Amino acid sequence: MRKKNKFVRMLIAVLSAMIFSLMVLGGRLFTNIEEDTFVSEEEDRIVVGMSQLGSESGWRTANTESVQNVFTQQNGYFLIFHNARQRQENQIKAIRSFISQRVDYIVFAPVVETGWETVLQEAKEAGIPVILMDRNVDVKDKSLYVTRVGSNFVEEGERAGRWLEDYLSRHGKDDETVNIVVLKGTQGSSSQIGRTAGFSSVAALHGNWYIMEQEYADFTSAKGKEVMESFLRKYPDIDVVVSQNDDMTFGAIEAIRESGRTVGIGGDITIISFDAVHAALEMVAEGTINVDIECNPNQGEVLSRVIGMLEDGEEVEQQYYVEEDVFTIKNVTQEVLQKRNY
Ligand code: GZL
Repeated sequence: MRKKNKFVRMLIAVLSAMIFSLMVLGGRLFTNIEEDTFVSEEEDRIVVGMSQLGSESGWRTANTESVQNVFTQQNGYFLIFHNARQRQENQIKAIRSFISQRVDYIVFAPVVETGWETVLQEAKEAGIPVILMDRNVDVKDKSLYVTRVGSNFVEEGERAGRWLEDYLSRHGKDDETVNIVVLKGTQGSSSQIGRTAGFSSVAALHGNWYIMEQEYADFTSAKGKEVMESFLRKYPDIDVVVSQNDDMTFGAIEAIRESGRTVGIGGDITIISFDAVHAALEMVAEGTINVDIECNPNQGEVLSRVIGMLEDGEEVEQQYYVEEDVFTIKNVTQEVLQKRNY
């Protein structure tokens, strides 16, 4: 046993000397611990430190894939990717690690909007540009990040409200009381804040819309089902469910069906969802989900274009929105389903 420990200690000493010598030679050594790969500065690649907030939903998986498919060696990048598993403290640690490795760019999807000033100030003082992906941060000093690539969440919420206006009008229900429950995403995330504000702003225009309760369900199927079950126990006459992402919608539909009620076109409860991932669009096509407000996770290409502009010394916008649509049974065709990569 002692012999083995001695060998391990010697191996660590040799490896440390190797890494130290690379650092001392002026070559920064970047390591992607999760993939156990590393590159020294001598290779002329753009080193990007990326903190993804987690892997809570089908949307998040597609968002991660869109980034990993673009920030590749053949595209001239070295990507150091970190999954924070929904914890802000993990993202702050990852960003500090990127700063200490002196990466060229930091890209991160902030799990919540607040609590970033200190670490973003550290990145700014280190001269490392920060780019926000997907969600937003709530900071007074807008110079703490270069730009954001993502969606307009308030607009998404408004689209849901405008669809419901049109739906109720087409079904002659403009004057009937409409009982609504809302499944909200991760508390304090910009997608939750924006969608809630957007939908509420339209609901406020309709005295006959009654939002019975809004509850956080963390963008996951399990929590979506749990919260929907509690709504169903409390409210026997729910007309509409507004679910702020498809994963919560899947859980909610399971709960509704287990309660003996039906969903979708011709059903007891109308389903309004967000994200428009492939599995949900199939449910739109079959009439189970009435409408799905798209949130486009394909942000890797735009992020790479922005970094290219920064590398060329070009000015960039404060915000880049990705293209998004609204899907109902009318426009979810087989061709649409076949073409989509998420
Ligand atoms: C939206 C994104 C949200 C998705 C959820 O841009 O932040 O987080 O709507 C995901 O599916 O969990």
